[in-house]
Formats: sequence, structure tokens, C-alpha cells
Amino acid sequence: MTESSPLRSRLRTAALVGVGAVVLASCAQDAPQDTWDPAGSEAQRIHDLQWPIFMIAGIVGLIVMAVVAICVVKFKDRGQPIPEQSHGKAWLEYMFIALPAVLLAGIAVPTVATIIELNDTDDADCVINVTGQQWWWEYDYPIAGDGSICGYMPTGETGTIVTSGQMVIPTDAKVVIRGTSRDVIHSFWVPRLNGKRDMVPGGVHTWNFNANEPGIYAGQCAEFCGLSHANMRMEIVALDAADFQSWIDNQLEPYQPPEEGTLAAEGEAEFVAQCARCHQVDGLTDADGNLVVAHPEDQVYSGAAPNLTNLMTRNTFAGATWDLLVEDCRDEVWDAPADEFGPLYLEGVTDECLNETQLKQWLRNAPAMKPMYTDAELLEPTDGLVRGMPYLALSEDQIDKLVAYLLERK
Ligand code: HEC
Ligand SMILES: [Cu+2]
Repeated sequence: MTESSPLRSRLRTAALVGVGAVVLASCAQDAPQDTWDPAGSEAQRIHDLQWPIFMIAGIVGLIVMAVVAICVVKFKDRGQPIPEQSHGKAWLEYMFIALPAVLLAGIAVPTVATIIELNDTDDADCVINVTGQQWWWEYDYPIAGDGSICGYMPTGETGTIVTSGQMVIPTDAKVVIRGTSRDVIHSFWVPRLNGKRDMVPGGVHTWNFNANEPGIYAGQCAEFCGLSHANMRMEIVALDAADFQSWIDNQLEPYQPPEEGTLAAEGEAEFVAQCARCHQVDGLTDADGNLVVAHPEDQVYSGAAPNLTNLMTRNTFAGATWDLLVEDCRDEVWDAPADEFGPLYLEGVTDECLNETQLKQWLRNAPAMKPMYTDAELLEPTDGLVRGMPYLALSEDQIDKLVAYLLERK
């Protein structure tokens, strides 16, 4: 073994840094949650503020580092005598106070102005209620006084729309969310559209969203909220006016029971028996023709479970952490150019595109996929209530039927 010379080790360090930089640069190519890549007016405002501040801070940082470097080299201990100590240079001290003060005051003015602008919820085109819980987001679309939903008038049936995971909004609209939480503090964050906003139990916080172009904008809960915090993601899906109208109308279409004698019809009966106590499917009736109404408040800690009426119109599930689409189909939608995105998204999950493997895995044993309890809680659930989706001991046969049924929910 040859001993590595200082030069060689320096070269090696340089090479490592170089490779690291290339690796990091290639990460940036596919960064769906990139704050430095704004896609809407709020994010643009933040961007316009953070760039100049980053530059100023960067220049100050470079100056400080340069001065440190000069001092280290110039005043290195070479055995020279200790220089004469001096103090009391008033003008220098005043300057060191004045300069940062002026700089900080200069930064404060546009910062405060931006904060005020970002919090202006007047003149909303669309209002959506957002509720966080362990560990997924629910969105419900209130009906305005004139009957419109998110600024659009349903052309057919009307009613409230309740979804989860993906929040669908129209492009070029000022969307105001009214957010809260059913259990602990969560934080709603879709970096390419806006900064973070905490969602707190017992309070309502508003926040604005606007997307310039159709597409999917990824985000994640940004406040530690328990065991599956890392599995609490969300997406904002932006559609242009015509596509958004279709989305609204499709969400409100009346319930279509599966054709009699099909696997899906058997799945419907399974669903009523196994799932409907927690999950609402609007318009679903039992064997006697009575409307089935979910009562998750008696079952789940947070008192809610995702509405599955139109599950297959969204393309992620369980806190937007897993895909309902197989990889090829997923890439096609996520990477679609803005003008082709809408129709692709509206297709929903087709038979060929369904990510059956993971959906079945979920039904087989959800807590094994997404941690929901500590071991101690598993043994003794609080007040008979579960957190998240429980293990239901379903047979493969039941799972097949349920998947066939769910596949028609769009
Ligand atoms: C005790 C209540 C409960 C029962 C019973 C239940 N679930 Fe769930 N389910 C939940 C909760 C809570 C979630 C949200 C979990 C999460 O994302 O962390 C969920 C999530 C889901 C999701 C993901 C939905 C989405 O939009 O993210 C699907 C699909 C699902 N359940 C299907 C079923 C089916 C099918 C059954 C019946 C076999 C069933 N569940 C029974 C509580 C329940
Ligand atoms: Cu959270």
C-alpha cells in the first residue's frame, strides 16, 4: 500500500465534492417539491422576496468568510510577539451597529408587505374546506349561496363534494382554503404554490392558492404529527376551466350501482358489510334499499375516514402516499404537458392502469403498510377507537370483490 500524499488526498476530496455536486444537480431535475420553482402567484411572491434576500445574505456570508480566511492566514502564530491591544474605535462600532440595522430594516419592509399580501383572502374565486387528521387530508367543497361550487355552477346534479389526498382546483383562480385539524397540529405545504400553513384543532386558518398551469403539485404535511407523519402527503391538482367544470359535474353524478351478477356487485355487498361504517359512498343503498350512511365517529379516533364515492378519480391513496396508477400510467399523467394534462387526469384510474398490487396490499393489512399504532396501542386501542385504517382480516376472495367494486367508483 502506498501512503497517500497530501496532494493526492486533496485531489480525492476535490473529486468527491465534484461527484457530489453532479449527483445533487441531477436530483434537482426531478424535484416536484421545489420551492425555487414557483408555479403560482403566491409562490412567485415568496420567490421574488427570497432571491434578493438570499443574494444579500450570500454576499454578507462571503465577506465574513473572506475576512475570517484573511485573519487565519495573515495572523497565524509564527512565534511573533503579541501585538499591542487596542480598543475604542467608536466610528467602527457605530458602523457595525448601523450597517446591519439598515440591512435588516431594508429586508423587513418587503417581508412584512409580502406576509400581508399572502394573507389577503378577500375576493376569493373558490373556497375549499381542508381538514387534517392522522394521516391524510380531507377536502370538502362548500356550496355557495348562488349554488356554485368553487366558483363553478354544476350543470347536472348538485351536492357537496368530499374528497381526500388530492385537492382539485381551477387554474388562474384565487382559491382560499379554510383549514383545521381533527386531532393534532398538521401543516399544509405545497412548495411550488405557497408556503406552509399550520392547521390547528379548534381553529380555522386560511391560506391562498393559485396555479398558473394545469398539472399536479406535490406537497406534504410539514408539522410532525405522529407515527406516520412521513406518510402524510397531498397534491393540488389544477385543471383549466372546461376540465374543472367536467370534474365538478363528474363528482356530483348520482351513484351507479354495479351491474347485477358481477364481481363488483358482490363487492358492493362486501363494502356495505365491511367498510361502510367508516367510509361514505354517497348514494349507496343496502339490500333493503336504505341509504347507507357512514358513522366513522364511532370507529375512528379522528372521527373521519376518506369518502370513497369517487375514489378512482384521484390517482393516489392513503395520504397520497401510494399510487392508484401503475408506474407507466402514473408517469404519463404526472409528466404530461400542461395542455394535455386535464383530459388524462379526468380519465381517472382505468382497468389497465390500476395499481392493484398496492391497493390489495392496503386492504390485506393497512397498518402493515402505513404505521398507525405503536405496539402498545395495538394491544389496547383507546376507547375502542382505531387510528387510521385497521387490519380487517379479509380473505383474498373478499379483496378481489372489493377491488372490482372500488374500480367502478369514478
Ligand atoms: C374502522 C374504520 C375503517 C374501516 C372499517 C375501513 N376503513 Fe378504509 N380507511 C379508514 C381510514 C381512517 C383511512 C385513512 C387512512 C390513512 O390514509 O392514513 C382509510 C383509508 C382507506 C383507503 C384510502 C382512501 C384514500 O382516499 O386515501 C381505501 C381505498 C380504503 N380505506 C378502503 C377500505 C375498504 C375497501 C374497507 C372495507 C373492507 C375499509 N377501507 C374499511 C378507516 C376504515
Ligand atoms: Cu400531519
